[in-house]
Parts: sequence; structure tokens; C-alpha cells
Amino acid sequence: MSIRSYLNPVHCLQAAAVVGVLAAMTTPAQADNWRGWNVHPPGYPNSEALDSFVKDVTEKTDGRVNAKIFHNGVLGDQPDAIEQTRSGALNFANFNMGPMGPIVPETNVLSLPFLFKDIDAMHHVMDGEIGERFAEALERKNLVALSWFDSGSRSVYNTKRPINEPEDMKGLKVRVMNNDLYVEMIDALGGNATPMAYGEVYQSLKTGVLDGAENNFPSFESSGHNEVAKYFSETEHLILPECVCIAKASWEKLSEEDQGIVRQAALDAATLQRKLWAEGSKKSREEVIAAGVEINEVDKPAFQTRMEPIYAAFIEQHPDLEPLLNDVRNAQ
Ligand code: BDP
Repeated sequence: MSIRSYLNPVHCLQAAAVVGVLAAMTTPAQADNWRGWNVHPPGYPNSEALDSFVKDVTEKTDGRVNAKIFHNGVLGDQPDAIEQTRSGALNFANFNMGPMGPIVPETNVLSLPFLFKDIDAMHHVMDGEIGERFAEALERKNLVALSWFDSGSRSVYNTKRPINEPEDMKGLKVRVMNNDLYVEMIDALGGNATPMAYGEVYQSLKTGVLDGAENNFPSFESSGHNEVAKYFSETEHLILPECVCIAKASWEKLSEEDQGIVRQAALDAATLQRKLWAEGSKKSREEVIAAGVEINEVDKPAFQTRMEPIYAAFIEQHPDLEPLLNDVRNAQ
């Protein structure tokens, strides 16, 4: 073809058509566009692992699933995001099992204080047959849990004073995640529990609406709570797993091959998250101390004793969950 023929409008149209066909061959006709929810900021261990999940899913399905993750809770708070993922309005998310309790009662077992003796015990339980049982319970509520992230252990912190004994909690207004069990837990210690969305806690601590909250070191730091609450008391009362969960409707639309790819991407993301978590929580601990936070050692057995009645009340309310609770305890 001569140079003149390139300038011929008919040839230009033909060339454009060829480009269009080539583009259609490389972009799947019916790509599923997935939107994912994450409460944490970029750079947080979970966020990095979710970035890697999204990249794997999109690349390894050759774009048949085109996944995007929205960090920083911009798509809403956790209870809303759980509902949206259950309905399929959101396609995937990283959820903590705490706010899952009101929707999936079985997961409340995981919210009982001092359940796991340490993080390894939690991994051991969740990565095995018992973890499968929790995943089945989630699936009955339209959430497909593919892997489990760490969230360390949660401890109480506050703006007022060191806490070493349960008595030191008396009268403190402490924020908890959305779950009645946590209200019982703080009340058992003599504090006043206030369920509140994560994103509102910083301002509430600053203005004195709250005196304290409870969380792990990476969240304590990344949320800026450490700037306001200077007393961190190592109660370590909760070791909660988190899931990579897919909306059941989105999962069922996938071919078997793509389900395999997505599952593997979630497992790989969890391996990465746990590694980043171990490094990140040590670093956060050091950084908050360097920035002026006082770490208070607590009389753990005294806290455990105070919270013990929560177990009896739980079993009385949910006798059907006693076998699951016993299995979690015996598996450690
Ligand atoms: C963080 C969890 C996150 C929770 C948050 C909270 O990773 O899922 O939303 O605590 O306290 O540790 O609400």
C-alpha cells in the first residue's frame, strides 16, 4: 500500500475496524467488574495483601474478572459493607469476625474473650476443619470465605489513666465494634461500652465523647488513636480472625477455573498478609512507644476472671453453639 492509500478515508475506516477487532479479542466481552471493600488505609498489611489479591485475580483470569479495591472505608462502615456484600452490591471484602456476629451467630464463638491462647492457635484452628465450619456458616449468609487474615490481639487503650487491674476501667467510656458481646465484655469490667463505627472513634476520643477503645497495634497507630489515647494496656482479650470474603452471587457466576484462580489468590494474599502483619505489628508497637504512648502491663488472670461469666451466658443463649465452642477450645 502506498503512503497515499493510508490517507484514503476508506482505508482509515478499515484500519480502525481492525484495531477494534483486535481490542475486542484482548478484552473479554463480558468482564466482571468487581468492587471490593477495605476499612484500612493504603500501606496497612491488609491493604497491601488486598492489592496483591486484586492484581492476581485480574491478571490470572486474563481480565475476565476486573477487580478493584477501595481502601479507607470509603464505601461505608463495616456493618453496611457486610450487608452490601451479602446482597452482591459489593463483590468482595476483608471483614473482621467481630461485626459479623450479629449476622452469622456461629462467628460469635470467635468473639468470646480469651478464647485463643495465642495467634498460632488461631491459625491452627481457622486453617483446619473448624475453619471450614465457620466458612460454611458464612456461606449460608451469602459470603464465601476463601482465606483468613490475622488481626493480632486487641487490647484496651484510653486517654485518662494507666489500666493495670479491671477496677481501673471503672466508669470509662470505651468504644467497641458492633456486637453485643463486646458491650457485655466492657460492662463486666465496670466500663461503659459504646458501639460506634471505626471511622468516628478518632474524633470522639479527641472531643471526650469517648475515653478509650480497644484494638491491635497497627490499627491503634494507623487510625491516629495513639495521638490522643496515651495509655495502652495489654489486655489481649480478643484474637479475631478476618476473612477474604466474596459475595456468593459473584462467586457463583465464575467458571470452575476462575473459582480456582480466585481461591488461590485469596490464599496467597493471606500468606502475604500474615507475614506483613507479624512485621507490621512489631513496628507499630515500637513506633507508638517512640511517639509517647505508655504501655501498661495488666493482671490478665483478673481480667479473665471478670469476663468468665460471659461464657455461661453465651451458652445459655446459644446452646446449639456449645459443641463448636468446645471444639475450638479442644483443638488448641
Ligand atoms: C481493626 C479491624 C477492622 C475493624 C476495626 C474496628 O481490622 O476490620 O473495623 O479494627 O475496630 O483491627 O472497627
